Amino acid sequence: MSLLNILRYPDPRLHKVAKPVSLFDDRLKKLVADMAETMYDAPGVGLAATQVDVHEQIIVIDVSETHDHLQVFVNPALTWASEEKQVYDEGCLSVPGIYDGVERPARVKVKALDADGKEFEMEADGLLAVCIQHEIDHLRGKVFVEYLSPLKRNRIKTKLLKEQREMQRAS
Ligand code: K2U
Ligand code: ZN
Repeated sequence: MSLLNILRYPDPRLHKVAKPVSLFDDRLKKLVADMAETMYDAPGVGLAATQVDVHEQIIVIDVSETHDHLQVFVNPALTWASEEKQVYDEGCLSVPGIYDGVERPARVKVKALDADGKEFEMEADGLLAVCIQHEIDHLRGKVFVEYLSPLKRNRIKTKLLKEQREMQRAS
């Protein structure tokens, strides 16, 4: 397995819309394994293929305490969302060091395919619900800072671009 490079905001490739997966082959399985390794190494509890510059509808998530319950969502679609909302202090592996409150539906239902192409549907609440919505946003080309005010978003963009320039100078 391999560690994949995670794109950093404001990289424009984070705004590409992912295409549906149609071939459930060994390439897909290796990509899922590499995404999972990259997520656990970060560490994070979710990762979308968009973040590793693969523009296909693939998400990996593991919100378990023991980090041994990987969930794979291929071509995911939200089929229901509660009226009830929750605000969660979100972070993002593509926006390092930034955390801010985002309001989302507290419970969702999601239909997807697993890595073998088998369809499933599930309901989620809590951190899993937040993560599923956060990752599906990534597949739609949306980063969580887009829910923040333009002032906050511009400050984040300036800060991360400065950090990226400093890292390039240091390397
Ligand atoms: O998409 C990503 O960058 C992965 C996020 C998923 C996530 C975002 C917001 C809320 C929950 C999950 C990373 O896992 S961010 C790091 C993190 C780690 C533990 C809990 C929350 C966020
Ligand atoms: Zn993210």
